[in-house]
Amino acid sequence: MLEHTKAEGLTTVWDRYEAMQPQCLFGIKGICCKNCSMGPCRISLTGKGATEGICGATADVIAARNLVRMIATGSSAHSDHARDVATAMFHATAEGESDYQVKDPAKLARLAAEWEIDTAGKSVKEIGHAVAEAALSQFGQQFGQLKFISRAPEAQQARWREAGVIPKGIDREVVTLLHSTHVGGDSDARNLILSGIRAALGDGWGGSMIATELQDIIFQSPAWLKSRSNLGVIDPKKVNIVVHGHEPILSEMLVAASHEPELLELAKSKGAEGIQLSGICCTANEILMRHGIPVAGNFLQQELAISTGAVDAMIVDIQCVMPAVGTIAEKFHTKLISTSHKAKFPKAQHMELDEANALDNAKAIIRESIENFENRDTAKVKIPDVSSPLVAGFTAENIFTALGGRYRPSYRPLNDAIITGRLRGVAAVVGCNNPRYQQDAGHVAMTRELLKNDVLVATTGCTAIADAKAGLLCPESAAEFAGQGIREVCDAVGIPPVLHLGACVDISRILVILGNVVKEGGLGDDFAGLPIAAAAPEWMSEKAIAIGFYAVASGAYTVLGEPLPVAGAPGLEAYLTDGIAADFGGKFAFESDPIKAAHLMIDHIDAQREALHLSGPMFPVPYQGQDAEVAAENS
Ligand code: SF4
Ligand code: MSK
Repeated sequence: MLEHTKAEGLTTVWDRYEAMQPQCLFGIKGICCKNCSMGPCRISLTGKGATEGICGATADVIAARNLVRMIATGSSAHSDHARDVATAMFHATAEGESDYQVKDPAKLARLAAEWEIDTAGKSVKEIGHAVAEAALSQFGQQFGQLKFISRAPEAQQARWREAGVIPKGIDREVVTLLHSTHVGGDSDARNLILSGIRAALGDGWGGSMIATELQDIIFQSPAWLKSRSNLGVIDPKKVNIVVHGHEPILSEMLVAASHEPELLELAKSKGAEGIQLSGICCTANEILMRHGIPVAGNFLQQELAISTGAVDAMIVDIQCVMPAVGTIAEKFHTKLISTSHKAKFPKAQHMELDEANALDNAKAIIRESIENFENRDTAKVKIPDVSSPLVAGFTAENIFTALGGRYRPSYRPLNDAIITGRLRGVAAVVGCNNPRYQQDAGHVAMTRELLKNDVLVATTGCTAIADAKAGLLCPESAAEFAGQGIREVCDAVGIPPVLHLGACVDISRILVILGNVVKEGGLGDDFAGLPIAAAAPEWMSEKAIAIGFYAVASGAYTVLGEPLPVAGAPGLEAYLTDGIAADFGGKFAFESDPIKAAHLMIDHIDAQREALHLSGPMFPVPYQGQDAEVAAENS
């Protein structure tokens, strides 16, 4: 595709990345501040210039302030997404008709019970309304703690209480955090990080978890299903509509509208064989796991999808949409349609989603896309013939049945598999693409290394799409890529060795799963003691930083491919990669080599097993730990 874009004279993210070199070291190391107009200030890289800002802020304080502002933005993105879902559910369950309905009343009932909402004598709609109202109250809550905090093991909650980081309200913590970073505000790097963690926990155990739970309730909970991934899912004979972004409120309706007979007829009347929806980024994951809609690609493929010349419309909502898509769409017949008042794009046609008329809006957008089919220049169409089969749709609830087997729906078999060493541990590998790295290479290499060492992998977001393209989301891939322990588990329950748990907000499903594992017993009473690790090999977004912080604060050893921008702040870097473990159990490591990163994760998992007095892996594994490697080298 890059040869194709080059031949067409198109500029892509990789060209712009090259043109940007060399990048600013002050930015990379986190030591540039422009928080007030006495600055901008930057701390000397050589030690010969300024060692503090004009106000006296040290490198640690400047880097910490910059970092927590990124947490604030990342948490806001996930949480504002959740607010939109809760608002949609609130209106959908009010008096009158709505295009949205409660699709999973059983999950609604469970959540209502958990939140102690009085359901006696109430209809599903009324219960849904009460739950949506309670969810909305979590954003502006001023006292107490977020409801989902109590899903964490008591020992982890105790760590949070001790550190004073339990979030009271989602929005509140973000505002307080931003306040702290104002000139003359918090000048203690660790305290700034603790405020950042409070906002990040408000994302993972607040916004993201609310988004996941309520989307399952109003759009239906995912179930295992098959589909395909990669640019080859774009169909040259059909009207191709690619949805891109994160919030599934519109894309759910686009899926429904794409089945409307009148629109299918219209497509045929224009010479198309039908309507092919596909997705990019997390909007793709949302409609994949609920409807089996194929995935065109992950973050770095958004321009490539358009440059196939066969995309009649790209419909974008918000997050991870490069402004460059308008420019590339203009080179083809592709219509770029923006739909959120929060995100307008150059050269896009704006067709705003109005929840009250969501289905009609979706139909209008699809009609617009179909009308554009006739403008396609077939001479410009170049769709690579590549796509891979996948299985997606795992949740904290259905994994319960999967791993427990049909007759034994419990987490016991999963815990037993870990305790006996059949599974050495579990890793969450998530996150974005980043043009600093060969696309997907970090995700796939790390995941394969973990699998062959009998570490089961859970994934979401763009990593999930990378793994899908590499064929790792098929049950059959266990035979090819996994160690004997994982193969036995996969064969017994028919799951792939890599579990696709959804979009970025669905990392909250992983938190719920880990809570269930601790509750099941035999693996300690705390997240921080579990034989688990997390990684984001190619992360790039501020959301990924928020996720990294709630993962670390939830006890996870978390390896980032790209370091956090703290290299110019030695005290802060030391806290994040070491000292923070004393507060929360988890800590960060930075390693860009995916195999070395996987080995760091396995070393951590092995150390956790030892601390739990568990034996090593049940079956021979190629990587036996750092000590074995060193001994082998010495001999
Ligand atoms: Fe410089 Fe301090 Fe102002 Fe930042 S807040 S720009 S370090 S004077
Ligand atoms: S879409 S945040 S590029 S994972 Fe969730 Fe992918 Fe990262 Fe966006």
